[in-house]
Amino acid sequence: AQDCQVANFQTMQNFDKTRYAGTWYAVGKKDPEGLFLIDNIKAQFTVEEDGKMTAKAVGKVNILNNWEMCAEMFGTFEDTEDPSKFKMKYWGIASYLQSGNDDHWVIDTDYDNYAVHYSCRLLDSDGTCIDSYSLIFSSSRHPGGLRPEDQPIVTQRKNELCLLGKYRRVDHTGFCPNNGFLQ
Ligand code: AZE
Repeated sequence: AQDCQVANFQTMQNFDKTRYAGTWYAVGKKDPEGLFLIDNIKAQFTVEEDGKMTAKAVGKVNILNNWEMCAEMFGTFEDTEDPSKFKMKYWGIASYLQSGNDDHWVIDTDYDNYAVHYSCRLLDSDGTCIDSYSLIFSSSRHPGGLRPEDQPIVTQRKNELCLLGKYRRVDHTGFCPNNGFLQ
């Protein structure tokens, strides 16, 4: 049987946040419960002078009963003893957006083309996840989608996260404008 215990999920070995820094386009996502980024999801990771990772992200959200807007979000990351596992504090540039604290795990990346992210918000008593979200990122070299050679790797990772079949594609339609929030 498959091991779906979150503590046993394999994450990126020797994760290097400096190599990870830059712009990533979500091409797939598994939603958490409740409100989440719908599409046009783009994230920019930076390593600050103190060595800590920060991020800006945009994505379309639906708030206040069907008002569509582009959410402009900030995230700061606290290191843990595992270099691939972070505690993310996040908030919106506008106060009516969401804020919170999430785990932020880098499951796999080749730093140049693809990345697989995972976050479990709520653990079950048996160690499996009750409420998770996950993003599949493609680099700015391939904003339209993953290279064919990366697809089997990503499918394998989705399976290891016990989330195979639970992802949806993330469209990029230009809904979130290049207004200077992201570089
Ligand atoms: C992430 C990439 C790194 C920076 C951040 C991310 C997460 C953002 C959210 C935003 C939710 C906003 C909502 C607004 C109404 C992981 C994409 C901040 C979870 C629901």
